[in-house]
Order: sequence, then C-alpha cells, then structure tokens
Amino acid sequence: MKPSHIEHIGIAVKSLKDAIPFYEEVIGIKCYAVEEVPEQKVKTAFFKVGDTKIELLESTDPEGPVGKFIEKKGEGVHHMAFAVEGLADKLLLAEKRGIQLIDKTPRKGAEGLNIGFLHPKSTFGVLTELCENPNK
Ligand code: CMX
Repeated sequence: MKPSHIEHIGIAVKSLKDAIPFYEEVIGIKCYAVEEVPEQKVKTAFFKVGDTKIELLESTDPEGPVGKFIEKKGEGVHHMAFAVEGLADKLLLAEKRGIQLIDKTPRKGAEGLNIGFLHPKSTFGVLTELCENPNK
C-alpha cells in the first residue's frame, strides 16, 4: 500500500457539540470544519495534528454505521484512515490478498476525498479506510 501518512483517525461521539470543547480546550487543537456526509449518515468535525486529522463522527441516523457502532460499543475510536495513491488499484490489491472489501471501488467521502473501506473482520478488528486526495 505504501501509505504516506495516517490521513485521519475517526472517533464516534454522541454529540459533536459536547466533544469539540475537549479537543479545543484540553488538547488544544482547533476545529476547522464541520461537514455533514448524508451518504454516511454522519456529521463530522475536523481537527489537524501535523499531517493527520482527528475526525469526530456524530450519527444522524441510528441505523447508520456510526449510530449502530455507538449502540453496540459506545463512544470511541471508530476507524483509521491511511493516505494512499492509486486507490482503485490498492483496493484490488487488498482483495487479492483475501481482505474483505466494504467498497470494491472508490467512492466520495468527507472533504472531497476518494475513499474505500476494508472490513474490520479481516483487518484485526480495526475498520480501515484508504483515502486518496483527487487534487494531488
Ligand atoms: N470497528 C470495528 N468493528 C466494527 C465496527 C468498527 N467501526 N463497526 C462494526 N463492527 C463490527 C461489529 O462489532 C460487529 O461485530 P460482531 O459480529 O462480532 O458483533 C460486526 O462488525 C458487524 O457489525 P454491525 O453492527 O452488524 O454492522 P454492519 O455489519 O451493518 O456494518 C460495517 C459494519 C463496518 C460494514 C459498516 O459500519 C460500514 O460499512 N462502515 C464503513 C462506512 C462507515 O463507517 N462510515 C462512517 C464514517 C464515514 C466517514 O469517515 O466520513
């Protein structure tokens, strides 16, 4: 895969409004964007730490992926995303290695990135996302 860096860490929270002050006031990083991603049934808040972002995820639908996650496991780390180049090929490569893909081809995610998810059952329990910046 040769990722260049960890693009972001996704953290499921019940409420962005309640969670944002922890990151701003205690950790000391500024929320620079809040974006709703209707296809993923989430509202997101972004912070930067070096090249890596923290993505807080609040569910907009109890049946969405984050709504179901919080119901089952509670708040906490939801996924880890790697920045890669040539996303479509990287997904094919993972599938050839026997990894179960959630997305067989890239789709649009937050911040205009192309994304693809690998199933946590074949990635040692961590929902894994691959991201490609189409403007690079
Ligand atoms: N991390 C680790 N395990 C997870 C998980 C996660 N984030 N989400 C679900 N699971 C586990 C569940 O605990 C469950 O395990 P058991 O069978 O051992 O109980 C299993 O996966 C199935 O869980 P489920 O609640 O029945 O959920 P689904 O199978 O319907 O969906 C998944 C699971 C991963 C396929 C789905 O959440 C998905 O497609 N995720 C990718 C999209 C996404 O998460 N979008 C939100 C973020 C968007 C963004 O970053 O912008």
